Amino acid sequence: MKTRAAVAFEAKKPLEIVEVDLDGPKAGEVMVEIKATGVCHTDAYTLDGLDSEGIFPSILGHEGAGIVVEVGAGVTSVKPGDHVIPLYTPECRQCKSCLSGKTNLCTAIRATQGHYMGCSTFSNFTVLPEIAVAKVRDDAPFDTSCYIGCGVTTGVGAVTNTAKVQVGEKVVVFGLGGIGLNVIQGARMVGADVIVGVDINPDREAWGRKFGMTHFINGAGKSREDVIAEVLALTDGGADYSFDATGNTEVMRTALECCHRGWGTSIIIGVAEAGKEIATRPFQLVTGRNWRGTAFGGAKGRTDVPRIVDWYMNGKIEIDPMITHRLPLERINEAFDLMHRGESIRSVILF
Ligand code: NAD
Ligand code: AHE
Ligand code: ZN
Repeated sequence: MKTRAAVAFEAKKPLEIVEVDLDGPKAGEVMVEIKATGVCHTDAYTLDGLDSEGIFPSILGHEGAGIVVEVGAGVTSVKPGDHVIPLYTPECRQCKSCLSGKTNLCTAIRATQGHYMGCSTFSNFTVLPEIAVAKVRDDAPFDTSCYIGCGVTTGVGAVTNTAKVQVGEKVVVFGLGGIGLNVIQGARMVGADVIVGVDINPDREAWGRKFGMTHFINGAGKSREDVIAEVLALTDGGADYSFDATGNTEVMRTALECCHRGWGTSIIIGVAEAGKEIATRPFQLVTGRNWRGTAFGGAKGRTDVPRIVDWYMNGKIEIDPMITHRLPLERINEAFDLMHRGESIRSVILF
C-alpha cells in the first residue's frame, strides 16, 4: 500500500512529505495507523547527522500513538482495533536481557532499531514487530498519550525505575525541556523534598515550577564551579540524585560533581553527539559518587507503558500542558524549528 510520510532524505535537510510504499505485516508483525506523534530532541539530533548509527534516507519519529489495522501470522498479543504505543525499546520477554530482570534493553531486534529507532512514526502507517507495541486503554487521547512513547516515560521512569528516588530526597535536573520536565514531575510524584532545575533558557523557570521544581538556577554564563556551589547550598552539601537531560557532555560533568560525596548518583539521560566523551576526575568516584545512565527511563515497554497511561488518565501525572504545539504532518519542519528556538516543550504532529 501507499502511505504519507515525512522522509529524512539527507542530514541537516528539512523533511519532505512524500508517498512511500509499505508492505503489509509479515509473521510476528503488526501494521499501525499512527494518529499522533511527538517530536523528540533525539529526532532532531539524528536528523542533524549527529547519531553515529543514523542512516539516510529514513523515516524518523518514535513517540507515536495509533490503532492496529492489520496483524501478521502468529500475532497473539494485539488485534485490529487495539490502541497501541510503538516502542523503540521493545520487550520480547525471551532474550538474555529481558530474562535477566536487570535491564529494559531488550536485544531481540536491536540491529535494526539502532538506525532510526525502529518506529517511523512520522508516517501515517507503519509496520512494527508485535514485541515493539504496547497495547493501551482506548479512552486515552492520541494527541497526548503519544508523549508516553518517549518523553514522559523517559523522564518519569528515570526517577522511578533507574534512580528509585525516595521520599524526602534532594534532586537536581539539568535541562528543563520535554524530558527534564518529566523528571521534575516524577520527582514530585515520589515525594522528593528539594527539586532544583538548571537551564540556560530563563523561560524554563516558570515551566519547571509548574511541575514541582522548588528552586531554579539559570546556568547561562556561569562556570561549572559556580553552578556546583549553588546546588550544594540548596541541597545541604550535594544532591542525592542528579539528572542530565541536555545531551551536553560538559553539563554531564557538572551533574556528576554536584552529587553528594559518599552516595550521590548522577543519571545520564541526554544523548550526546557522536564523538563526544564524558570526563571527570576519578576522585569524584573514589569519593563515592556514582555515574549511571538510562534509556527509555528503564521502562519495560509492554509492561510499564500501559501503567503510565493509567497514571496520566488518573491524574497522577500531567501531560496536557506540556503539549505546546499541535501541527499537521505538512508542517513537521516547524516542530524542529520551535525546538531549536527553545519555544516548544513538545510539538505533536496530528495525522
Ligand atoms: P529539549 O530540547 O526539549 O530540552 C533540552 C533542554 O536543555 C532545553 O530546555 C535547553 O534550554 C536545555 N539546555 C541546553 N543546553 C543546556 C545547558 N548547557 N545547561 C542547561 N540546560 C541546557 O530536548 P528533550 O526532548 O528534552 O531531550 C533532552 C535530551 O534527552 C536530548 O539529548 C535527547 O536526545 C535525550 N533523550 C534521551 C532519551 C533516553 O532514553 N536516554 C530519551 C529521550 C530523549
Ligand atoms: N545511537 C546513538 C545513541 C542514541 C540513544 O542513546 N538512544 C536512546 C534513546 S533516545 C530516545 O529519544 C536509546 O534508547 N538507546 C539505547 C539503544 O540501544 O540504542 C549513539 O550514540 O550511537
Ligand atoms: Zn525520544
